[in-house]
Amino acid sequence: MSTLAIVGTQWGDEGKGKIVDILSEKADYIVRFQGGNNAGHTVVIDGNKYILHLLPSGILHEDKKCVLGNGMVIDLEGLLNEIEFIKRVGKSVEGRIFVSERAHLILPYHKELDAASEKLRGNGSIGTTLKGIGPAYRDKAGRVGIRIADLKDEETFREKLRWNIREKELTLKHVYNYEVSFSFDEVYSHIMRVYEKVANFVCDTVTLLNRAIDRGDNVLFEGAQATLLDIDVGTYPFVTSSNSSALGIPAGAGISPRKVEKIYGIMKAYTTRVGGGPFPTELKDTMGELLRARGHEYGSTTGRPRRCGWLDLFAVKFSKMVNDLDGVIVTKLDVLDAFDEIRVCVGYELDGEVLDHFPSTAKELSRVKPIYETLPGWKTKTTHIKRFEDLPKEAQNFIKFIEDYLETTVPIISTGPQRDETIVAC
Ligand code: 2SA
Ligand code: MG
Repeated sequence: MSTLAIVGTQWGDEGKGKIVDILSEKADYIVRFQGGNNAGHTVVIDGNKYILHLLPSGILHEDKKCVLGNGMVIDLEGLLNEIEFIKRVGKSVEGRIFVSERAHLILPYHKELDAASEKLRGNGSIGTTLKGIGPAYRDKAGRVGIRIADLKDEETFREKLRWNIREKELTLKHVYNYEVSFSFDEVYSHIMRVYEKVANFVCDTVTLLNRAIDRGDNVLFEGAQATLLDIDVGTYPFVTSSNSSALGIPAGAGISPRKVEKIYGIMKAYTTRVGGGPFPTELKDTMGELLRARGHEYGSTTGRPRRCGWLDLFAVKFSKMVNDLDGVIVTKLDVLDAFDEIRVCVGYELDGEVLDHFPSTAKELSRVKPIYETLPGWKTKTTHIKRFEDLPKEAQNFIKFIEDYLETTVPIISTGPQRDETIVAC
């Protein structure tokens, strides 16, 4: 058995797409286990940029099998569009995309509920991607969700859809004072039309994956979003609605926790967050703007500018603990090339006391004062560097500082968006 997982250690957009693409070389299967098309994983190959939302980033390797696990919520039209896109760029899809029949569907009313709920929250809005993720998971937990398997039997689908549309109409009208813009007939025929085109990719991925792992195939789990956005251990309620840390792998792939062998975290050399919620090291000044400009920090799904700030190692240390990481991959090191000094948060102070653990509530986290260490910058271009020894001394020290503080190793450093702008230490 050889399984490896990649999860974000911050608030997402750490560069998982690129790293998963690289690590896919050695994998037979690449598996998404949570979330849906709220994710935006960017892969750059030969100067061409591909943004994937649902399909695992390994899809760009012709011979790899890609699994959309049971823990995902799937917008079928989004899936079809992405499959068509992969075909258009000249890659095969037949026999290498496996979509769990246990995964839940995102239906048009989920997107309307997402928008209505965000509007009602007003200033306290989460800043969701408006893809219907939260409402789809709410239906799953409420045991009224519609799963892909339900589409196999038209009668079952019709019955469940009719009930759901009635319930959502009432909710939207009476709770949110919102006029609905969907009808049973429209939704039914649209979904069935799309389903016909993707039906042959649907299967029992739980059995598929367990057998693959038991056979000794190499399986790579690709986390979407990140640990601090995890519904259980993240900065609730400013989180996504799934377990987006490694905690989600067993449940979302239908495998035993004993089958996840190795887990790497991904961390950007600074911090970003998109959407609402506390962000202790956020820079609302020209430094933050410089990070955004140099790092091209705009949401790859929604285009929203990402909030930027210094590296928060205290938060990453929490992620390291929760995921029991075997190493932390550092990305976007080159974005820091322009800075004279680099600040790194190594702890929090709250009401004059130094905290010994990462706060559990958004309220507490919004009140902490970061404790910084200042490291010298390197003011040299690191893009394209492929060997650790070739990095400027200050950049090497920055990486060593991270390793010492987190008590782990940094097996991979990314110095640019291209596949080959990478330093691999192991
Ligand atoms: P949702 O839509 O219910 O999952 O939103 C809940 C919170 O989770 C955040 N979230 C994300 N944060 C970073 N990156 C994400 N993916 C896209 C990207 C986002 C984009 O790669 O850039 O394009 O805006 C992602 N998906 C969800 C979200 O901002 C909410 O704070
Ligand atoms: Mg992203």
